[in-house]
Formats: sequence, structure tokens, C-alpha cells
Amino acid sequence: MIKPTEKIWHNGEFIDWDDAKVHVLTHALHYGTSVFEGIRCYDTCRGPAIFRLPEHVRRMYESAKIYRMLDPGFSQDEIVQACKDVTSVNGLKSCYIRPVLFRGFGDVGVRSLDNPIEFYIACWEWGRYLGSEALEQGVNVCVSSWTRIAPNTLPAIAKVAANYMNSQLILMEANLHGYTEGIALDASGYVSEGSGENIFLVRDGIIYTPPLGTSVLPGITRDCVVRLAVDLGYELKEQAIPREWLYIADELFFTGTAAEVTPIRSVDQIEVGNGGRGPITHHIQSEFLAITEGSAEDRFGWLSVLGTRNSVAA
Ligand code: PPE
Repeated sequence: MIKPTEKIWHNGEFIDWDDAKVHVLTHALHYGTSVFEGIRCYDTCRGPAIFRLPEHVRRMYESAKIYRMLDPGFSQDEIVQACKDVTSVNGLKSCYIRPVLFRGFGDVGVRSLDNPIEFYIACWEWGRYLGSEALEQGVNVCVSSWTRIAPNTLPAIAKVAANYMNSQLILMEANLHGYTEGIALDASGYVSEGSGENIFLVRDGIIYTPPLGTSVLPGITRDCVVRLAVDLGYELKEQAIPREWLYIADELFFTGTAAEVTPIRSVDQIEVGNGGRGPITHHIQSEFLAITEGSAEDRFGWLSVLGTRNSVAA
């Protein structure tokens, strides 16, 4: 259950948590017309810092553009600042930040272009997504019987509410069968991603991840791991991954804002490697967590420390 904070940002102003309500005929509620982000603020030794904030805001604006929500009313720099402000105003040191942009109350019908656009940014305290043991022990997962959204149905590059109906089918099925998460295959049968995470595979010392053409969200943590892997001297390949590689991989792990870098212990009850967190997973995970904690130098410039200015890369 979310622990309420004091304020939520709405169309440029702070409103009370309890006043952040929408009408039951809000367009997004009926037709999924909503784009959003999930961003973490970490309590680093340099103070609270938001992780890859400009990149998240940029992805949000790209999601909005794909769905012709062309004028959100604010520049990306203004939203970067608003995310910082809403965190500070609520006195949070570490939290999850959720900007959401959606078609509001107006007409009811598939046609949406005349409905007003509402922009909210909420934040709240949040712990480890897949459980605190998951980062060390790894999680047990299955391959979903549901296929990931196909490229010519719903665009996977856009982080929009409607895509998460597919994610919910994947996650509900996995959970009901006793697994922590499900891995979906794309429409051609290659490995795509988890319901809310990208996936990486290690085999013979090489790191693999499915390319963007396999219906994956262009994850920001995925991008961190790609950069870290190269920086640490690993060979990394973005290529289609056949399902059966999941069963014979040396290591597997999920990445995501929420999941961070979470090892996968088994797939369909077949142990991955020797069933624990593999050495390459551990290496990348500790480098990632050290940057987020502030104990390692922020050598890629991923942290926006609160109280400082920064802008969205062109
Ligand atoms: N794929 C999907 C489908 C996805 O939802 C996420 C984020 C990722 C990959 C990883 O992307 P990134 O966070 O940029 O590294 N999933 C969010 C959790 C979903 C939820 O609301 O629950 C998240 O990690 O914030």
C-alpha cells in the first residue's frame, strides 16, 4: 500500500494528495490514453539524487509524441525541475517518482484528440520491487503463455498504460503459478522481456540482450547495463535470443528502475547456471548499485542531485 505524501504536482501547481482525483469519465480510464514514467530518487552520500531524470522525461515525451499528445504544456526542462520539486516539497530522500500524462474528461469515445491533457507527478517511498532477497538470491520465473505486444499492434517503445494490460496478463499468470515474474516471447517466438523488466543473458562470458525490434521497452536501466558492461570490458551483443537459451544460459538477470539488477535463479523450474547469482551479474549489479548509492563515482553523469540544475540532452 502506498504511504501518502503531502503534495502532488498537477499542471504546474502543487495540490494536496487527497485532491489528486479524476472524473469517472476520464478518457484514459476507458481507453488507456495515458503515458507515464517510473523514476527513482536515491538517498546518496551527496544527498537525494534522481536517477537518469532527463532520460526518463525524454522517453515520456517520446511516448506522448507517438500518441499525438503533442502539447503537454510544459517543456522537458520544466518537467525535470518539477520532478525535483515534488520530491523536495514532500521531504523525501529516496522514493519512486511517477509522472503521468493522460487524456482527461471531455468526450467519451475512441476519438481523443480534443480531450484535455492532464499532467500529474506523484512520488512516494518505495523499497525493493521483487522483494529484498531477490537482489541476492535471484527470482524464479516462467516463460509466459502470453505473447508480448506485436510491433504492428501497440508500439513497445512507448511507455503507455495500455501496454500494461499485456504485462498484467503475463504477471498474473506467473504469480498464480507460483513464479515471481514471467518472461514473454515476441510475436516471432524470440525472448522479449518481463512484465516490467528488460532481460539479459550471459553465455560463455558474453552478455546478450534482445534488440529493440523484439517488442521491448527501451529501458533506461537496460541502457545503464549496456554502458557498464562495455565500460567493464565485457563483450555485449544485442541479438535475438531463442527461448531455449534461457534454459542453458550461464546467467540471467532482469533490469528495470524498480527491479534494478535482479538475478534470475530458475526458468520453468530449470536452474540457471548453478542456481544462484552468477559472477558477471554480481559484478554489474554491484557497480550499478554503487553508483546509485553514491559510493562509486558518478562517471556517466546519471544522478541529478536535488538542489542543482540540469537539462535534457538534445
Ligand atoms: N520493460 C517494461 C515492460 C517495463 O515496464 C519496464 C519498467 C522496463 C522494461 C525497464 O525500464 P526502465 O525502468 O526504464 O529500466 N517497469 C517499471 C515498473 C512497472 C510497474 O509500474 O510496476 C519500473 O521499473 O519502474
